[in-house]
Amino acid sequence: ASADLFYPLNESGALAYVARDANLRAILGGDPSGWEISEVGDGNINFVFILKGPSSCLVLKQALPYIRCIGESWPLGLERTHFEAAALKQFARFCPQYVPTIYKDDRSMALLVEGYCAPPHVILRKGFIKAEEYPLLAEHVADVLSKALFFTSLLSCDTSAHRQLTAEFCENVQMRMVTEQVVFTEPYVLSRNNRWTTPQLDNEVMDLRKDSRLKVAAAQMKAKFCERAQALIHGDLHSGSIMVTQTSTQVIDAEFAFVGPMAFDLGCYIANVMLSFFSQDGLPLSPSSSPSPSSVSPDCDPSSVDDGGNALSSSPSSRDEGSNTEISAEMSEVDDGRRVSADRRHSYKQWLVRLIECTWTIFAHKLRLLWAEHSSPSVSSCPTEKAAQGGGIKLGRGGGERGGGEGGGGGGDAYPLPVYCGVEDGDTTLAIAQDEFLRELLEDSVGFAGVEMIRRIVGIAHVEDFECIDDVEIRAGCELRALRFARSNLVNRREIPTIHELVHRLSMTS
Ligand code: ADP
Ligand code: SR1
Ligand code: MG
Ligand code: MG
Ligand code: MG
Repeated sequence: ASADLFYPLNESGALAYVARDANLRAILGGDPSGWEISEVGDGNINFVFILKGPSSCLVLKQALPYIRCIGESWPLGLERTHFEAAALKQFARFCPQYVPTIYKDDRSMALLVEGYCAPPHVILRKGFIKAEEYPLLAEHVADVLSKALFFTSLLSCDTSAHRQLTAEFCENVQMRMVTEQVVFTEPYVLSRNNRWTTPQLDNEVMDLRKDSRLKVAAAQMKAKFCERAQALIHGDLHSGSIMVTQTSTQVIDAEFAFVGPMAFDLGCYIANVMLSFFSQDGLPLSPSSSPSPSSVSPDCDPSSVDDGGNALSSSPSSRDEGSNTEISAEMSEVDDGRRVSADRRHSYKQWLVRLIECTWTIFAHKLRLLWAEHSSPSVSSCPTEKAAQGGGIKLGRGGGERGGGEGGGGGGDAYPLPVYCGVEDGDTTLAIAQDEFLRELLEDSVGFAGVEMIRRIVGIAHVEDFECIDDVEIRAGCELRALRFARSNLVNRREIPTIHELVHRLSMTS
């Protein structure tokens, strides 16, 4: 953004800005004097305004030259809204149903304007805290991740297009540096930014900083984060970056996007589900009520969800409404929907375990299918076809290894078809390639999940799941169990060969 043209918006400024844009004005409808606007930003970094007009609503997100939750003492460049808009536009090519539409990317004002995720959409983390179930969440997250990661990786792109994408997002360097600092480095050293529940966690934090194997593992994950240009990743895919209803899933807040390791998105998502799992034991309870019906679906057959079926079928009512007849006046006053029965909290933990298992299982299944489909010479053999119609990003002739026509066929340049899908190979070589790929992806996802969990407990940016537990002893107990689980996984990630092993270990913690 040019410093000359940039100015920070307040509510009236944001309204006037939108009113000056004919397209945006038409989307909201009516006269600007009748529009409503409010600043709703509850994230760590930016300012977010919601504008309501008679026809629809819009979201305007503006970056100021510092990190919002810290203040001007932590300056941050103004490029991030552009990269957020650019990433969401890329994801929209493959799965528009899972991202808000970008209507404006104004680099000089460091702002974007995007579609509004209307109520009943809520931030997933808030739904987790209320023990809300989302029956299509696993299917949706698996869908968006498999498509976004596949179509922006060398599994489907040619090398030239992939390098171009990598170069474009390489400029989002300041955001990567934030992650390098707050996720991978600070939690393992003395830093004024760090905080934890003290004194309860003091010994654990001291121990963590002396744990050589842990620090080596964290450094190995950091090196992968910095070195691996694998696919266009969201870069901050925690449960505060996903908005949900029972039927819809929307990925927002892609300002950390860059071409990095696929496992970082998967690990970040899994970590935040696991943080919710550990927080459930400390979150507010309503008086005990009759046991909730088990809401956990018996299995997670990926083939049953390709048509949008329920991966995680819900109980008839995932809430305990009406079952608590003796809630005191005092309790009901503070009840904002977060109080659920102990039984419900218990069954919700099982639902979260299944969510992790199903998301991974469906993701892996979809990735294999995409890879196999696009490894057929009959698919995506035209280098100029549109990515969303069946292939990744391609530049065409003069591009990657296939640019001059040699090799031919579909697929990406990492696994050229003649090598991996030749007639003499049958399905064998591709199957081995897929098995190896997914094994490494899981190992790295477990590693990234470990560092994400650790930093959310001892680093600068904590999560509401734990922060809203008022009783400090109870909160510390939950955090300690999460921290020890994360440490063990990070160090032992190579001994967790399947998602079933990971969720088994998680289940064994309670
Ligand atoms: P930050 O980068 O500061 O974390 P976010 O993009 O996460 O900002 O937005 C902050 C909050 O604004 C979100 O938690 C959500 O409540 C709201 N918000 C952001 N984008 C949308 C949207 N498209 N629709 C509805 N609410 C949104
Ligand atoms: C100062 S770090 C703030 C954190 O919030 C963002 O959402 C990212 O997770 C980042 O690490
Ligand atoms: Mg956010
Ligand atoms: Mg959309
Ligand atoms: Mg953000």
